[in-house]
Amino acid sequence: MTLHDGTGLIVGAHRRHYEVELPDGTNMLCAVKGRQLTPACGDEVDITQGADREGVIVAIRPRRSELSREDAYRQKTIAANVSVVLGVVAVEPTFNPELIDRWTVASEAAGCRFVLVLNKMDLSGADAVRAGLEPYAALGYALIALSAKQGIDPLRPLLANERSVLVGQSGMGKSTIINAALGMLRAKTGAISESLNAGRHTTTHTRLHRLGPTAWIIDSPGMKEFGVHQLARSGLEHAFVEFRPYLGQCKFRDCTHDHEPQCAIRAACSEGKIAASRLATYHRLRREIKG
Ligand SMILES: Nc1nc2c(ncn2[C@@H]2O[C@H](COP(=O)(O)OP(=O)(O)OP(=O)(O)O)[C@@H](O)[C@H]2O)c(=O)[nH]1
Ligand SMILES: [Mg+2]
Ligand SMILES: [Zn+2]
Repeated sequence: MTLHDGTGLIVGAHRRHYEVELPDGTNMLCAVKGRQLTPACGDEVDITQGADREGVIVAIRPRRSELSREDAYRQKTIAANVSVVLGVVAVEPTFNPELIDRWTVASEAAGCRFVLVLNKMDLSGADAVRAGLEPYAALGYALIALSAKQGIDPLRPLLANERSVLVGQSGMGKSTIINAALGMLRAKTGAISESLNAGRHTTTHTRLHRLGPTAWIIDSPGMKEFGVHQLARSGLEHAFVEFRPYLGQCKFRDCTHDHEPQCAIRAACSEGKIAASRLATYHRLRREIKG
């Protein structure tokens, strides 16, 4: 095949090589030109033919959004150009609830819709876990409870025409959800998609799966931590949706919503309008973020 200069979509990210979907639907392994270019799954890229006839990524098109996690040591873009972030937790194994706050904050900052998925509803204790997540639904985030092993029908309308990414700790069922999402498409097209090995192996690389002409979904490896250093301190309070009606109403313009008198956020918290756990997460994240 001769490659003409053109554009492509990053569907697989490995160490220094990327799998790129070309406009004709075929995939090609490409190298990157230069060390500064760090594409992520979902990126639209310009490619050209390099030496050895291999594809070379020469530029990343401007991103419409960028979901990243950043701690004190490194920054990682999980996915580019996504419209929906699906945070996946399960009835088992136990999950870290603070991660959910971190995902909501990162999604808000990235301008993406956040959806909370509770998987493995077939296991005992499911209803209690679901009840514990209701506060997120009260914040306005869709809460979808399902059993991916039995199907993902409740999730389908949220994936249609969207570019989504799954995040969550290992073992929650992200790859199982992807398999279920692809199931129908695979059956319909009869195409044999590359084996996902989902449900049997832990995911090691981020990968984009096409669901339709305008819809795709990205599977990511399990993550125990989710740093939000990419946010500026000044933007953090806006990323807590329920804080927004009260921002600007504190006595001090630079109120940290911690110890200051006449703090509108703390007042809302004592009235039960802001959950104490969310305010506690806010303070923890604020201490974490330096600038
Ligand atoms: N009981 C039950 N088990 C499920 C369900 N969905 C997934 N599992 C199981 O949970 C385990 C982990 O599923 P995966 O899809 O590999 O989880 P993952 O989130 O992709 O994990 P990583 O790739 O390590 O991040 C597997 O043994 C699945 O079979 C479900 O709805 N019910
Ligand atoms: Mg997986
Ligand atoms: Zn305040």
